[in-house]
Amino acid sequence: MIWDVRSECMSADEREALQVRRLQAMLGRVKAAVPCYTELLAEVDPQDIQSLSDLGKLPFTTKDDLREYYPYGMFAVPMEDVVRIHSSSGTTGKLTVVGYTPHDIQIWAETIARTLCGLGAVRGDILHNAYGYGMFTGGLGLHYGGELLGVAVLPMSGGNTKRQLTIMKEFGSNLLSCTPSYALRLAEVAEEEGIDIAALPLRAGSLGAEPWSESMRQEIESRLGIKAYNIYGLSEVMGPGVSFECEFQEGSHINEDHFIPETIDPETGEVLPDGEYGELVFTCITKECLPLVRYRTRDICSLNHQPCACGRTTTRMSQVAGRTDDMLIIRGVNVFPSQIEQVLVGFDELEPQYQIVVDREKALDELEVHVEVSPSYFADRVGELEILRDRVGNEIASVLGISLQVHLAEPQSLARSEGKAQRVVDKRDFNK
Ligand code: DLL
Repeated sequence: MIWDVRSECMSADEREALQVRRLQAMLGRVKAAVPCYTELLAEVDPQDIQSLSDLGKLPFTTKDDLREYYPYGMFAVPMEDVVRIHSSSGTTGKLTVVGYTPHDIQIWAETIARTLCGLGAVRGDILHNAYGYGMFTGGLGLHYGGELLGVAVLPMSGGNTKRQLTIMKEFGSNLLSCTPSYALRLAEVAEEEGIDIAALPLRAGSLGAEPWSESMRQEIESRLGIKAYNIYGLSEVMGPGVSFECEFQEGSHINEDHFIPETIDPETGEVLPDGEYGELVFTCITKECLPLVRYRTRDICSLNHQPCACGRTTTRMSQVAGRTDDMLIIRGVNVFPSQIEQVLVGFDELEPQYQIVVDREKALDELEVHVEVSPSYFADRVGELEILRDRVGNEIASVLGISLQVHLAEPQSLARSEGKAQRVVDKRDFNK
């Protein structure tokens, strides 16, 4: 099902003409209204942008620009026109503050309606929305889009997992939205409580806000008895719904009539061809409050401009493989947490609950992977844990090319999250 055939299935030429028109108008607006862009675009005449291949003439915007103009200095409209403010915390430094006009909220709801349509949501469905409500964009983002589509939204927010399960069971929730790690937490608590979650009416999940692998998807699908669809987004560009998966699940469709995507080499800034992994960059061409020019997301993925079997012609992005600032450099070797997750999820004896700890003993970086053993294996095969630990360690070492320590943890012993999981703890002091 497609929510907005007109916008989602345009020919490439028609879409490019629309994007260029919107981009020119947006550049004129931000140049006049946003001091940061008055400076950055001083040499640019919006009319110089005649096709998408001219995008390279435009400067990048980074998170540092948002920080420098904290909190509202990048807004392109006066506060009288702003009806919502969200923020995201990130790992370091100040909050990132984002704002919305009524029109921005409308567009956002539409992109979420497209997202939910992509996973087959229809009127009459009941959406159990367990993304956090508050400054995080997940809760309210899904909420407004769900209402626009006409599904009944349960504004659950995160936390109180047992109560979530009771409501899910008694209210007949058939769609779920939450982080992939929280979906697994729901499955886990259901098992503890003797609830057969796979037997509930739940049929599909809109999962995102953190990286997740194909094997994690399979785990979620089999434990919850649902189809799990990716939803991607970031506060700076809008929130959830920048892209979403359709029934074919071969990449996430980018809502390109609002956000122009590019992938670049994070070192040189050079634009990369389809299929090559690089840093994802977005230009927001319809937003009124916070329209960003070539915003560097730090997310690493590849793009695919081929039309999809579902009928949508929008460019698709691969699953996010990591972030440019997520990459750990351990003894000089680049390590992405997703590489470690990929190995762990391949072991039936393990639970997808893990934490990566990096520390520096004397001059040498130490990598530790803490992972939980599944309850059944732990009960039956306690004597074989050392063998399992060595197998896991050897397999990760062969993927990464560096040595590490694996710690097998008892079931239920690692901290759980209700929102985004904290997978990496880097204890190194780089100032020493
Ligand atoms: O996480 C928005 C969101 C809410 C997306 C609910 C999907 C569902 P932020 O808190 O600003 O916004 O965090 C944005 O989270 O740059 C990615 O690194 C990561 N991220 C978001 N979605 C995905 C995904 C929301 N599907 C940052 N896969 C982004 C991988 C994701 N990473």
